[in-house]
Amino acid sequence: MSRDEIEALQLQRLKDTVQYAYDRVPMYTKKFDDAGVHPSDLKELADLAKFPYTTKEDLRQTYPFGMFAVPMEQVSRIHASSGTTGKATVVGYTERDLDEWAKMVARSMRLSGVKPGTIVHNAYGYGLFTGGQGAHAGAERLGCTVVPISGGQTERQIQLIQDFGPETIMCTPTYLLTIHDAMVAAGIDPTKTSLKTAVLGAEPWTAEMRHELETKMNVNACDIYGLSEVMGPGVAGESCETKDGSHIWEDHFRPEIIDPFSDKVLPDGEHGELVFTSLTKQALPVIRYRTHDLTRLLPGTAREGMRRMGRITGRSDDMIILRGVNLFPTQVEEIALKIPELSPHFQLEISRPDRMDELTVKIERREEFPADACANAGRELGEQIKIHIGSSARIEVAEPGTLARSSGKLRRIYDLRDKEQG
Ligand code: DLL
Repeated sequence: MSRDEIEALQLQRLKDTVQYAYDRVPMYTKKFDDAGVHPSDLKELADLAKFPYTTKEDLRQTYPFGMFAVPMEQVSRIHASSGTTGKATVVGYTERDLDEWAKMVARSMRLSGVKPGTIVHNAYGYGLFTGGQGAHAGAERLGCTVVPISGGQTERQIQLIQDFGPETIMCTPTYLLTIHDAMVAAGIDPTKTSLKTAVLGAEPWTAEMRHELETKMNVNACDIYGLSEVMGPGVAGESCETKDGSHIWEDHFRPEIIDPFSDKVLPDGEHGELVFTSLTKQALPVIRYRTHDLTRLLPGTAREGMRRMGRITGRSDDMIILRGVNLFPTQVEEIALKIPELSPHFQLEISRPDRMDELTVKIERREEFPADACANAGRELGEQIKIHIGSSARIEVAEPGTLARSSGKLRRIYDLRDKEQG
């Protein structure tokens, strides 16, 4: 489709979606009324800027199903992602939503060079996370044979890769690195496996990381992007021929880039926060959903008419993505406050001692507990973080009053001028 055809389709679908959301979801009715806009104000694509944004906070306030636009009998599947206070953000799909989602993942995979009739080793986590099941359905739709291994059990994964001979692996970039390292440790040459293609996403990764993985694993590594609130994996996918960023499936989503501070829409090519409006979703239509992902929109290359997104250079909120797991400082706080010896004064530090991100939690003990009584509390915090958030963290219990108060918890506001990472 040409750009003009895509935009004509977007306008039609946008009008329908905005009306649909206004009629069916009380949160949208109220938001639009409060902002003094009505679906009939949408006459051209630029009019979308008149409509209010939707945030994770809106989903949290209407937890769990308040933003669903269909009765529960029509919701076939639920997924969830972590929320700022530990309360999950719940998303739902009708049968048709699941169908469209599978088609978009299949389309992304095909663009990345995955061939029907081949075996796909799917190491994205299965469960409430959208990665496992999203990739699974897409691979089946493309006509592949899926190995639904999920994440973890690295030795077993390696065994199955050797036994089944998959051409494609789907997982986070850091997990592929873990698999690589475990292969080397087991005396297996990672460049000589059956794998030819890796479809990687769920966390930011750089051009350097692509180069490293492609060389070390002897694969073509392509990006796949998405987020649960908007759909899951497959909102955008990358071509294995151009490898120049993921193409957004603009027949289903209308992207915008905004300045996260002034909230103004920015022209293509400028860096800012990515915002999505869904165009075909039934269960959870989203109008101008703020992803907090910082990137820019570029003209399409491998797909005419569909724009690409640049690499994600960071996020405009507190969320940290640690080896594919999303976590908020408030989640750490919630857990720490349940341990009597520990104070609410802590800092999170992300470092990369050996290619993989590591989280260190520095937390002050409370005055009333002597230092030697706090070693166990630190261990307990590490265990609770592992159980509730799913990440390993190094814990350092600090003396009272020693951590800087001004910065408090780590706040990650990335510089919008961060240069493109390839
Ligand atoms: O991570 C969906 C997904 C699963 C995408 C598997 C790709 C593969 P959430 O858990 O809701 O959904 O996390 C969404 O992860 O806002 C980005 O910050 C980040 N993210 C996802 N894909 C990429 C990517 C899934 N390719 C959040 N590059 C998003 C950079 C990514 N960041």
